[in-house]
Amino acid sequence: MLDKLTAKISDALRVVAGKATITEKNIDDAVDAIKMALLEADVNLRVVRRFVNSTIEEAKGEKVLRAVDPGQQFVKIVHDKLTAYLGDTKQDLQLKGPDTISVILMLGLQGSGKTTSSAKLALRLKKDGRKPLLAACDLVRPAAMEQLAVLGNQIGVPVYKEDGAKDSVAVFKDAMNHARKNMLDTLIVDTTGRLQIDEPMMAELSRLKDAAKPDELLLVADSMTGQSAVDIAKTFDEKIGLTGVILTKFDSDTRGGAALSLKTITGKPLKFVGVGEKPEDFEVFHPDRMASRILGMGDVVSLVEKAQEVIDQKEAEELRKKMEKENFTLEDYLGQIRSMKKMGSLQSMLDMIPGMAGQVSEEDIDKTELKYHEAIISSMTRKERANHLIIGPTRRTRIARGSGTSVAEVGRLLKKFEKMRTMMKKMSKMSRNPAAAQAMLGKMGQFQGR
Ligand SMILES: Nc1nc2c(ncn2[C@@H]2O[C@H](COP(=O)(O)OP(=O)(O)OP(=O)(O)O)[C@@H](O)[C@H]2O)c(=O)[nH]1
Ligand SMILES: [Mg+2]
Repeated sequence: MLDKLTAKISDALRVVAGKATITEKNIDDAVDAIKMALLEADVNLRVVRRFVNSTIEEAKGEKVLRAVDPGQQFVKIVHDKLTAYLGDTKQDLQLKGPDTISVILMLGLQGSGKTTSSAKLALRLKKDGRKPLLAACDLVRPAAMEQLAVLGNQIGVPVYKEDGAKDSVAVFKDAMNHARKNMLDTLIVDTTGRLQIDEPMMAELSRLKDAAKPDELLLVADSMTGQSAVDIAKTFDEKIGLTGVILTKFDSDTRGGAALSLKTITGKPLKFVGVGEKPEDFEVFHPDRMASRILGMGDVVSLVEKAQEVIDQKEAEELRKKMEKENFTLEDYLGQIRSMKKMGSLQSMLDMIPGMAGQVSEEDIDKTELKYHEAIISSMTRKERANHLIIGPTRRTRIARGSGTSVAEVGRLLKKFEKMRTMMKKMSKMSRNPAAAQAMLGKMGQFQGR
């Protein structure tokens, strides 16, 4: 996710972040490097120009050059600017209370991810305590209704469809009645997409909009298409009117041009991003956290939140403390392997860890190894899991036999675990202090002689 952009920008910042004093030339160089990174990321030219001018002006002010820690000040300016372009603050859905039915219309071109995102949004709202109903109003593609029905079944959300129906407005009205009768409070309407924006499509959507009087009109756009996603949003907004955007396939978008230009060019907020094919692979969009990720500072808050959905809150807090104090045991590790399986795509999580974005990819993580680890730890006694230091040669042989692995494999796990504990300690400290993470990046840069 945004790997290329993150790599380039953190490189540019590394030069200034670790410095005790910085010059105007340092600032020019860093801004220049960031400018190149943004252009390569397919960020709209207007946005890039504004970014360059305002950053230079602010960074060359007294506040930065004379600051005790000018590098840090500069990083903060860049962080704040990126946050602003990404939309400033998180934009919640504007839905009515549970006594009236709220309607969300999902719009977008063919294959942009409307149907998948409808299901993802339904799951999200269900987790938030609402009672969603998915309405299949894409009547053009025969398989569309079935696809929605399968997804609804998978996430445990009801789907309203009428086989053979011809008029999406009629289906919508029936779906509304169905929601009313069944005490459901949020209607998510999946609509037809076409390859291009054309008159018949817009006419149908307008009719649907007039009938539905939706609370939210969300455009679903493929982030991989960069500026064209922004153009599409602009057109849809002019013709139909939008309340927000969902950018899909963010997991495969290494550049981020669409996300960074959208708000400035269209004035419409980015509300959610799709980060994978599974219904859970969906995130509320937080501009400030995304800015931190782009700067290579990670997004520990989202990571912890995601973990909290599967681990309970107390457990998550305990885990954090354990990581910090190096009290993290093999038992905890086993628990993590198991909850990781429930958390959805591993890549989207890796990118949230400070300093990890773009450094480690899902392929680098050996899933068979995790399976081995699970088997090995499962063959240990409780005492061994609580304190791995007691595991000597005899115990290793027993564990290897019990787990169907070898003594060497047990040894490798223990060595890896030891390393992991050290790294976790460092990371959990950094995560509480983004400035420290950035300073560490700076130091790494000096150390590597950059
Ligand atoms: N990797 C990834 N794939 C996605 C994401 N969102 C959707 N997809 C995939 O994109 C493809 C198209 O998704 P759909 O939800 O069917 O798109 P649609 O807009 O409903 O398409 P039409 O109904 O044909 O207009 C599917 O294979 C999805 O699995 C995402 O966030 N990440
Ligand atoms: Mg569809």
